[in-house]
Amino acid sequence: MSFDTIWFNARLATLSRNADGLGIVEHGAVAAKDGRIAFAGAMSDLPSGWDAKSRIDCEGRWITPGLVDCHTHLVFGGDRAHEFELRLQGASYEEIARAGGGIASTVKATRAASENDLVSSALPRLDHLIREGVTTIEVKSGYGLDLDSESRLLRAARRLGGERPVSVTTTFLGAHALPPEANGDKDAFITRVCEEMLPAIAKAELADAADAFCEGIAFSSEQTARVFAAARTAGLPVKLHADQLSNLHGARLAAEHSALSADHLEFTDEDGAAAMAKAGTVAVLLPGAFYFIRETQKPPVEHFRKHGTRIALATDCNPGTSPLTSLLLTMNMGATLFRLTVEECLAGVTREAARALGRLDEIGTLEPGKWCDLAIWNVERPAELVYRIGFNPLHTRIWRGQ
Ligand code: DI6
Ligand code: FE
Repeated sequence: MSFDTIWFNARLATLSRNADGLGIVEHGAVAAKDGRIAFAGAMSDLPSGWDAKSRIDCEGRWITPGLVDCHTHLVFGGDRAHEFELRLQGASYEEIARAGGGIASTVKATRAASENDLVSSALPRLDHLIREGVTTIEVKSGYGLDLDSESRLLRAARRLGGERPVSVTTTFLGAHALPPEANGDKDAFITRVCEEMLPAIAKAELADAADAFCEGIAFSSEQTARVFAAARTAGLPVKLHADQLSNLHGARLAAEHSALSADHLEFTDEDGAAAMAKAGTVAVLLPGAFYFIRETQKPPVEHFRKHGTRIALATDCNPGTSPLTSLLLTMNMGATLFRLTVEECLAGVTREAARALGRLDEIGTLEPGKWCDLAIWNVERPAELVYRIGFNPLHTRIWRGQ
């Protein structure tokens, strides 16, 4: 067999679906052909007579699948650092919101930004993720809140994948917050999301999925169900911001609509966890937001384990509640704050994150046929990737075999 590139003399954490735990292979190799994995396994299992244009000695380093950040709001205008300062001086979230701050200030800045502005302000955040081995990101809209601005944001998100060697999937989150011109009428706004924005965005192929924020301060479960129905009509899979600040039974609702994932889930109960497991809906935990808003209610990890709900981890990178651009730190937070194991953390930013995007067939594990997206690490054991805080041991990142 003739490969383009082989990385040999490596230790692999394949995260393969059929393997136990991390799917560890000592004395391993990964080989690429036409951007895809042609071989991943023990060097002793390489097909006889193999050959490669380029041979890279990994000197015993660890190779994992490229990391997948499956929940971000990476593209937005402005920032909220000043609001952070005000909060440290004692202002409440409500006071800031009433003074025109909070999510409304990001919507205003995003609407004022051009597509180029949105791309260039997102790139430094993307570059930070990439430097830590991220090869796929999801980006949500939700700071435009009208058809033009949401479309511009999603076009900017798609363009990121042309500016950098990274795969981008986009999610339409029109039902994120109520824009000022809606004058408090949530039902009327949801009607616009369902009848105007979502069909147009799906038709323009600007989104790969649809999402909503189901919460007292955002939209009810009835309103969320309307968005899900419109997404189904438009042929888009769904995801949900569920049970972040209270239990509106968003996890169950997501499961009932066969959502790819339900995300946050601090207030999810056992019934919700069980329903998700049964539906195959992935639990995407976002410890950065939990940390930043100083939440104390933890997601029900024991219930997820008991019922076999799949767990992913993501940054939730956004200006209001998680200004975080590190998946390595996210893993450390997942372990420290939520008591996830090393295996759960690593699977959570690779295999399970890919599953949460509906892309497990293409990425997320080291298995032949998938895109050859790799992270090669200067570590002695995989636990170091979770254990260290603010240290980046990435040696090389490979996207589609390069
Ligand atoms: N959940 C959150 O915590 C953020 N959005 C969401 O759906 C808040 C976003 C912001 O404050 O800008
Ligand atoms: Fe979010």
